[in-house]
Amino acid sequence: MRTRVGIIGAGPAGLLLALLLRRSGIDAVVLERRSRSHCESRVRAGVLEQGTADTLAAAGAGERMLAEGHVHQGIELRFGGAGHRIAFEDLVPGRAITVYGQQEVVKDLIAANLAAGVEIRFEADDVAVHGIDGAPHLTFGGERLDCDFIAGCDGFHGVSRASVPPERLRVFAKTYPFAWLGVLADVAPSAAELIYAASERGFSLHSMRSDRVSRFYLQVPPETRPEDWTHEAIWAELKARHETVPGFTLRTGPVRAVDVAAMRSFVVEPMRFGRLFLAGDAAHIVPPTGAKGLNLAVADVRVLARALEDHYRSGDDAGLDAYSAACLRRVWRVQHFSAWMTSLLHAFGPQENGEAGFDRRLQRARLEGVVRSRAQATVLAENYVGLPYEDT
Ligand code: RFL
Ligand code: PHB
Repeated sequence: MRTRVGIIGAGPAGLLLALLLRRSGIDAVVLERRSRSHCESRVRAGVLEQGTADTLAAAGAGERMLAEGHVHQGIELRFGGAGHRIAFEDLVPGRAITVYGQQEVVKDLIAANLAAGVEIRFEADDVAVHGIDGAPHLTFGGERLDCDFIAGCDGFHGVSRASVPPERLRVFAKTYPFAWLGVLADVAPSAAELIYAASERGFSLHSMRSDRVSRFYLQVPPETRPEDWTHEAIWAELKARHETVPGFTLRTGPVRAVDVAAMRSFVVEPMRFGRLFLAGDAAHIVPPTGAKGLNLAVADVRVLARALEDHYRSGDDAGLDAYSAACLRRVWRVQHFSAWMTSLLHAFGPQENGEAGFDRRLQRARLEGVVRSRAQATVLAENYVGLPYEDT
């Protein structure tokens, strides 16, 4: 087989890249290790930046998102017995977030790609990367795909980054002393907007997928397994961390799924190696507190699609040459925001005297600053709804 761009991974990054290239008349083939139904049912992110929603709509994959997604004009920060709304309509007018599950985005992107004639090979075994400095090609399940470029969109545990000789890349990483227990429940949301709750017991997040489905997260010790928590214990802890303001009651209901997500920050530099380009989680991971992972994947892919269009339309490789630096500027700003949100909201230690107690009080002072200073609230809002793209 031969194509122009061989894409590894049918997550948001790989699927959006394939679709954007197709819209520009550039052939691509997507190789995905898992089955279609597996890709369409993985419960992960839920918050789309304004630019992500606009990009999906412009690519022709936004119809259901626009009909079924919920546009939110704010989020709540809850701490010290009170809730504080960060009002996007006031602080960043015209920009908002759309709450729409990542698995719905993936379903819509798969459907749009197939309708446009893009070939997606699901259950492609043993995908391997070859010839990144000369004649790039991918092998899988006894077949061979020759291409001009390879896009490594295969997530954090994929093969593309792993196929680069270690001396050609630099890794920057940080782990956190906690994980997130994720809970999907068949119960109506208890509030209209997301609630980021910082309490002495640890961080907790109230999010949602629809009028009937809620999504929650609890800060837990890093070695936690989903089976460590009974459903009763989950509800008791969610109530303890959220029912901290007068009049708020958390609705409970059947738990559909429980998962544990590690918290890490990770960046590889550069993001290009010869004819191999990394995009999305293959190149960087952010802790989920800022809701940025999927959105950052979309931002990378916009840059890569445009650079490839320039290459094929006019032979201009300036975009390809600038890809890594252009992406990394945004990556590091988003890394900063995600690490900042994480350190702002999680419990790192007890409220005792001495250095740990001092740090906890500084953390409270930072929270107070964010909700009492319009300038600081605006910084949070600008980052949360998404930084402007450099290409617009
Ligand atoms: P993905 O989605 O991991 O897709 C990679 C695809 O590559 C396939 N693959 C391979 N295919 C062929 N051969 C191989 N050897 C392969 N190895 C892997 C995989 O099967 C998969 O289909 O990466 P991509 O496209 O870069 O997208 C990144 C996002 O998925 C990720 O950043 C977000 O889910 C992160 N994230 C969030 N991001 C947000 O923007 N907003 C959020 O609210 C948000 N919440 C979250 C999150 C991630 C979470 N977890 C589970 C880590 C909440 C959680 C709990
Ligand atoms: C989610 O709904 O899954 C979600 C929302 C906000 C975050 C992380 C995850 O910061």
